Amino acid sequence: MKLFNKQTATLITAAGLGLAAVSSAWAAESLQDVMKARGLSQQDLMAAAKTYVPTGKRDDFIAFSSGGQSGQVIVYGIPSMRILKYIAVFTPEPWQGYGFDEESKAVLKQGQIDGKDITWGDTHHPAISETNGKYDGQFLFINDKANPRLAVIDLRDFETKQIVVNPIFKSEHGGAFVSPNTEYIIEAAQYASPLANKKFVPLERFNEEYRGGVTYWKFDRKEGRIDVKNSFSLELPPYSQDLSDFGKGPSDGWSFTNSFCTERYVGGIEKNRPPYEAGCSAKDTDYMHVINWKKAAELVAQGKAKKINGHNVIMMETSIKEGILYLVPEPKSPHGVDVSPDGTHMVVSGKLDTHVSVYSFDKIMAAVKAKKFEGADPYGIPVIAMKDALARQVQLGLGPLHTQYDSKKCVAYTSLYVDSQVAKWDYCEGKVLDKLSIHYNIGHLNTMQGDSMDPKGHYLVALNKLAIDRFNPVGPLHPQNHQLIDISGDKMQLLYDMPLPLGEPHYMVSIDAKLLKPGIRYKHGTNSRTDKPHPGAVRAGEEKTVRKGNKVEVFGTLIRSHITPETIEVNVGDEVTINLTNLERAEDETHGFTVSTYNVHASVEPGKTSSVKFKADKEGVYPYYCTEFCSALHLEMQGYLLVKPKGYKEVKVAAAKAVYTEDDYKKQVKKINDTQAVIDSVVGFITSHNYKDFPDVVSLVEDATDQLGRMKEAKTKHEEAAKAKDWQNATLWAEQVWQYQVKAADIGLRAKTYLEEHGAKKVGK
Ligand code: CUK
Ligand code: CUA
Repeated sequence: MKLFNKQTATLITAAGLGLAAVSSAWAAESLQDVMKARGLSQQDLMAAAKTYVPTGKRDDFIAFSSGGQSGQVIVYGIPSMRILKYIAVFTPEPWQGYGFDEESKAVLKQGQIDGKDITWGDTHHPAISETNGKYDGQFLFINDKANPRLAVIDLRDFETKQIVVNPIFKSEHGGAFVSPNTEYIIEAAQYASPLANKKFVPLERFNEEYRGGVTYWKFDRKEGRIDVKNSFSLELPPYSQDLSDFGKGPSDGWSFTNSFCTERYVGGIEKNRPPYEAGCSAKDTDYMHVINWKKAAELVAQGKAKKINGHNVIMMETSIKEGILYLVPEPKSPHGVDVSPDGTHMVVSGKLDTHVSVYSFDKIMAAVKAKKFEGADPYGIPVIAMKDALARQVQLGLGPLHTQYDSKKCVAYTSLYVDSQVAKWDYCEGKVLDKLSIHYNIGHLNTMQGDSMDPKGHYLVALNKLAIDRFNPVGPLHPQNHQLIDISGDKMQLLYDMPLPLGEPHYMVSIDAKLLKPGIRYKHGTNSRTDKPHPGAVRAGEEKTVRKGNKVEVFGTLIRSHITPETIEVNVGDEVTINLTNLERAEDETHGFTVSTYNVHASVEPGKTSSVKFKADKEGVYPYYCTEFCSALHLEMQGYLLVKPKGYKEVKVAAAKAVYTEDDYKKQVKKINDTQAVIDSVVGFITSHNYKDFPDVVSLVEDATDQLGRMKEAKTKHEEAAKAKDWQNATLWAEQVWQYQVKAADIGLRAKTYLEEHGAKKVGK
């Protein structure tokens, strides 16, 4: 093929010619040489082989980790531990335009509390939606502990769609966890406070007026949103409700929430009282709350809930009378409650005890049925004796926190915070199987799909609180350390350390990558935050600017490598809204958009419509441009916002002098003809193959056809100008034709490469 210009040449090299030199250099070294040079052991090599995902290949599992104080979710692949995305949730995230375009601002606004913006979150526990207790890959939920909120993320586009504020809590920790069919998402209070919280209540009234609770957010799967009106809570004693989990299989219909500080100690070193830590761990036991949520939902439907701040709350009195709430003692300052995959047992860790306690759901139900209680707590909630609920206790080590399950029956893994170890143990037989030291203090851990009814085994990730000396030093604040562990054999094997520099990720969930089926484009003109058609969307050729009083609204489009409109003229003081629709269909053809100094940014993926809004409060000239390197002519994807002063009068400016000659025009025409030959050959290749069997290629072909379609008008113009011997305009319009060709060629080459890489077949004419 003969070639023509720099851009196309670059494209063709990138498409596959530049690799030969690299492969021969690689072969000259032996594996032994590399091991020696880098000081690697056989075991290191084995670990590398188990985690390495070769270029172009993908991971088997996808992890969704809480981003801790960053208020985001971190998405990474397992076993490679490559980070794929930060999902913006409670905190503005500029790349995705989150908090900088109007659509996402509306989501963040849902998270306002008492009319105030809260632009961070203390995210702790992500949860994947389930169908029949198994992950379905549709939705992700995550809580904000500090400002009691819950967010809904749609896994079709990995975008946050909704934030709900808990109407009665001031903090929340025991969420998000989902019921087996994602009817409800649970959230439990952490630090008790008066539920209505409308007036000051002194700490001396803690026992009487401060309350904890659990909230069951109703999830409307069809809408993909939480149904706030049909959600409800249970009022609970002012114990620090901690983590929760839903029953499943035989225990479906029940949920479990552990607690600490049932001493109801309120501290007060200022008044010479012993500190919180001492008072909150004085007793030997705390309580696990056992709740019949299905019956609770019926009680709400029967109108037996009280409205507090407009929200349905079942008061303790009602819960006790209706028999939907029980307590079971748990060893000292427990943490974590994790229901086994078959739904028969609940494992609670001791935190300040060396044991984990395995409770039997059957035994608890037998006690409930026989009304066999050892007494009641100060609020009258029946307490089932520990011995009547326990299946067994197993001594694992110091500071057990959280438990996850293996695909192998009865096998569980528990994090040991103080010992900095993972314990593998058998919860049916009650014996320790293996222990592995990790670095360093471990909080949560995760086995693949390990909190669903379908655990997959393979790997375990230890979410460690301290990294200390594991990584290159970066100042006093260290990254967190996620360690990947192979759990496929009898002995656990440490494979990989991944520093995570984004908040303290408490918990992580993982899913078989095959279960995720995110889209690659939106339907033309979609508001991705509402999933509805965007009123600001237009099609190609319909772009316009509308003025109403001092409000100017732009309806524009984005397509390689052009922003329509190219200039926006407004008067100082105008309120400007710019709606932009990305007309692309090709995968990964995102355009970004910003206007200099107006603090707006949008990330506009194919098919999406985004809008930015601002007051043009200062006269002057403001370039706007595409912020995503989207094509060879990305830098030319630009325009000007011109803000005119009050009373500005148009002045005549002399037109620029012609610089192009007939010779220039002829060169342009030759270039066009040469490029057309390349396009023809690419088109020939595509149409001689079964490209219609590849939807991604069909999209690319549509995009290329679009570009070529736009060429016609420019072609007529350069030909007419040439006829009139206006070489200036003839040359420029000819250049425009070539621009369309380059873009079409770029897309065409991408389609051709795709077909070659995906084994497309030749078709008969
Ligand atoms: S908590 Cu952090 S280690 Cu918020 Cu799930 Cu246990
Ligand atoms: Cu579009 Cu750069």
